[in-house]
Amino acid sequence: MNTRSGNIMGARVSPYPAPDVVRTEVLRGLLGEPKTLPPKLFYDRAGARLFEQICELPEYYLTRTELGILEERAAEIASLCGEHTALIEYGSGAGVKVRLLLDELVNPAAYVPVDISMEQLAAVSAERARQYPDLRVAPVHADYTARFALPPLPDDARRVAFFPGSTIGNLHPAEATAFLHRIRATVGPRGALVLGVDRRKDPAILHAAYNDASGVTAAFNLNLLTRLNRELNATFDLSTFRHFAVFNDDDSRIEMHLESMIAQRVYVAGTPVDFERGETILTECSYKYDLPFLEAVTRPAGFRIEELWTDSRDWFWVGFLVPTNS
Ligand code: AVJ
Repeated sequence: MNTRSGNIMGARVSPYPAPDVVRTEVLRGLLGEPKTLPPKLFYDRAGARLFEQICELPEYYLTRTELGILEERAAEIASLCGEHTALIEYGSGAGVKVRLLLDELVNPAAYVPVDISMEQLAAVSAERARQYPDLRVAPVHADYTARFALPPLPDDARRVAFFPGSTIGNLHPAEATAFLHRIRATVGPRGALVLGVDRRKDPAILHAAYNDASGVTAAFNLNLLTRLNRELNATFDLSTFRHFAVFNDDDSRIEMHLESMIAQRVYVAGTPVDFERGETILTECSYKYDLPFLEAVTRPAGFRIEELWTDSRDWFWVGFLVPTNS
């Protein structure tokens, strides 16, 4: 691969979503107790579009709030990164956030968007390459929660990971630590991490953000079943499932569920899956952090928090983290 055309390199492709991997993960989740599905499966073509709509919802404060912090702090972040940074974005999506950093970085060495959605990755890479003609854009098509290979980067470039959007919130604390530990290995001892984190707040605000009045989040959640029907020959009748989200205070997380409103048997890739009436599939956890929680997750991963910026309402954090002992 790596055929260069202009400043954009051919995408490095890790084989995801490989159908057998999806089938294995889905069946493991649906045959477990409680039933779960991996949130990364939300982002097929339709799901990625629905997520973009979620980001526009009046109740969904996360994206706007983080953007506000980045707008205010981009110059400061860029100066902490220093010159000749290779910026690796975990989950580039349809993202515009990274532009705020790219606009401020001095002589960046490369931009490496990593994303699971090939369509979005290709579009975003082409757009960035056009917007920043001097920037080397080296996309990686991968599930970044698994190991993936980085494109070759200049040895002297400082590797800075950018993991915005509070996507870290999708990982259980131990998984989050393990994941951050891998980022720590990827960026190396001189590296850094720019991390977006949603903060604990009034549960009513969280509830509204994940049970929006116009039903976009419900459509986003239910789209998982449409995807399983299409890709795994599943037999979900969407009219018998409903979306709800609830804040689990003990675990400090929003949980998204799909509830079966009737007792029923569904087939998924030929395997029967039985539901009781009222039984749910837990499709996503979105952890909400306070400072002790954030330190408990990041410190064992080998990071210390150098800076933490927030917004006027104290709803969201953008952090600058560096390897411990650096
Ligand atoms: C992309 C994981 C940050 O947890 O808020 C939005 C996904 N789920 N609405 C989040 C999501 C429901 C989102 N993250």
